Amino acid sequence: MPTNNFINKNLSDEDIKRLHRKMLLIRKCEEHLGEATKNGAFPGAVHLYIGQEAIAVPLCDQLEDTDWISSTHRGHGHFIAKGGDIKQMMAEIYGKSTGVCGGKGGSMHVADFKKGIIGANGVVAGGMGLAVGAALAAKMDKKGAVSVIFFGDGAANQGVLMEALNISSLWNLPMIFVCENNQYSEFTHTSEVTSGKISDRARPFNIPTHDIDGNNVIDMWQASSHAVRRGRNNEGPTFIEAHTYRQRGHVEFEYTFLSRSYRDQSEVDLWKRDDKDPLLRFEKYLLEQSLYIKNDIERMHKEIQDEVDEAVSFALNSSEPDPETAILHMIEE
Ligand SMILES: Cc1ncc(C[n+]2csc(CCOP(=O)(O)OP(=O)(O)O)c2C)c(N)n1
Ligand SMILES: [Mg+2]
Repeated sequence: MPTNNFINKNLSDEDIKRLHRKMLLIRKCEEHLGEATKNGAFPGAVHLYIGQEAIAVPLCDQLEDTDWISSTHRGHGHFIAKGGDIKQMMAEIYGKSTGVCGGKGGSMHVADFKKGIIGANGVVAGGMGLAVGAALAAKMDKKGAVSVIFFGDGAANQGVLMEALNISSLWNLPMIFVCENNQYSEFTHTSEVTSGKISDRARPFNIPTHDIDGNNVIDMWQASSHAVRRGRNNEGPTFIEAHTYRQRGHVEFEYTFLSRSYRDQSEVDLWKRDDKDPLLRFEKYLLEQSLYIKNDIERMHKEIQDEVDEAVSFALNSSEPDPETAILHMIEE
């Protein structure tokens, strides 16, 4: 009996290995950024996705470049999961001309329309209306594309969620709402600012809802598969509340400006354990199922680390944007 409560109904071994690889890629990119920002290696702040990888990866694995995602200030994981190029992402975060937005957007604006990535977004819940617009366009195109909004538990308290749920249901849009409830909005626990269950907010709009363990990659894959199928078949929106935990600070370096701590270290440590952390938990499962032996996992870590190191070298060796181009690309491509 597996110790992880994973119930795998329809994923092949190859699917499972691909999901693990992507989750690891996100984790290693984020670990690098967490370290590099300490030395002021790039301008601006970073909000890391560590501990939430099991949400974006299994959903985006079922999407095509022609499907849309819109994300948050914590957007690197969504970008990578949807197939964004990590060299271009690193270069963007390092503020280099080879970045996916020419180095002018930075961490909170990684976007690549060719990959269906409308973008990370520094405005809490700011991506919601954009995703609904993309869902309307997808519906009018009649090619079966879907649109996903990833948003936090804090963003769930913004009024635009009601507007987005309302119109998505009324117009039967191919929308997938994914609330990543990581238990914190900046330095405030969700219980202090959020009444009721977030997933219940979709029910009055007759939107089918999943309330799941967001650290269980297979649960998330299955809920996503239902949501994507509904969107593609013109059956309308689906809502997923994925419960997870923000392992890092709201923003890296927050301890330099906070006057008091807002959570116990023991709580953070609990969520880093191999029965809670989505990546470690998944690796335990891979070993239990004999999909990998320990050496394979170590080899994967090395391979992915090399990939990340290469992306970082690419960013470091790229030039900064020419100041002459500062006002270009605001509107036109
Ligand atoms: C409209 C708006 N209000 C406030 C902020 C400041 N702010 C940035 S992130 C954040 C908390 C967001 O929490 P949540 O939606 O749970 O996302 P998480 O950081 O947990 O991923 C706040 C209040 C903002 N960027 N935009
Ligand atoms: Mg949150």
